[in-house]
Amino acid sequence: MNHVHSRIVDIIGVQIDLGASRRGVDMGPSAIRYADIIEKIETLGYKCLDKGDITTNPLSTDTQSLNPRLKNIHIITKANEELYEKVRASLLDGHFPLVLGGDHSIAVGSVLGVQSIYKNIGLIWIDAHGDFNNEKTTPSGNLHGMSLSAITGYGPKEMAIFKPDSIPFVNPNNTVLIGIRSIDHEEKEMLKKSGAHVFTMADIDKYGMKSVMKMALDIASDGTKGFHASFDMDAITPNEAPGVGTPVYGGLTIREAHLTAEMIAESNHLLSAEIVELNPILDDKNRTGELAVQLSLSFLGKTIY
Ligand SMILES: [Mn+2]
Repeated sequence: MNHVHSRIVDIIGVQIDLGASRRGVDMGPSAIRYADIIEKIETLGYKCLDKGDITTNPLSTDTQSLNPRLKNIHIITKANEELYEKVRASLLDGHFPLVLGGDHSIAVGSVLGVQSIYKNIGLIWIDAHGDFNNEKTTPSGNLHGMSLSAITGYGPKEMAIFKPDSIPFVNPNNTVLIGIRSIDHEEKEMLKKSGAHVFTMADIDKYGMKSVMKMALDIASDGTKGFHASFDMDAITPNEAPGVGTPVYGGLTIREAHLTAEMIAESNHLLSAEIVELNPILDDKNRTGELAVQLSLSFLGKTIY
């Protein structure tokens, strides 16, 4: 079974926005399907199976009853457990799971699913933010800012309560963040301590995306069975990708984003991927949704020529 070269892609959507303050990213999977992701993936020669969406009740929030520093933890963890099972099932079928979010809290479900099959994996996290807070450092209580820390053993253990046995799920030494330009003070201290590798926008300016990606691929592949790519649409500069909940100016150009995905595809070590934080309400005629589809195609090996 070789998932990296699987010719069957499973689309797994997650309709959840309860990990963020701004509502609307639960509609991300619909917008990406509206932009014909299935048909376009099939033009690359894959078979593409739509596994439907994991849904949550958008009216039910558990903020009042629970810890305001871990907002909606029960609902999010339940969705993540479901996602974990779906990602596992996809890999066990020998398919390639492509997860569509949803806010970035869902990365816990995707990554734990992949990790449970391959044990030793790397992680490439493309994002404007660090997503490395925990219940003590969080300024907002929003879980989409704590998923990477939860995966690498620095975040809230409650987020992974359905699989508490192998923390950290990914070794921070095999974890790479790319595109970072907004990070809280304590979050930064914790991230530095963790040993995860951070390539900020300033690093991309200095070294260029090609060198950054070469380093990133080496780090995520070093001693691992391959890696998961988690792409937050807010990594791209908001002039080009306006449909995101937490925009930060000065991000990746469209070509830098594509180069990231293309070099990841060329590496032949990509085990699974996800695209998150697309907010169709804030988008301009689904332009960011279309871009999410184009990036998915690059992750799957589409080249210009
Ligand atoms: Mn994120």
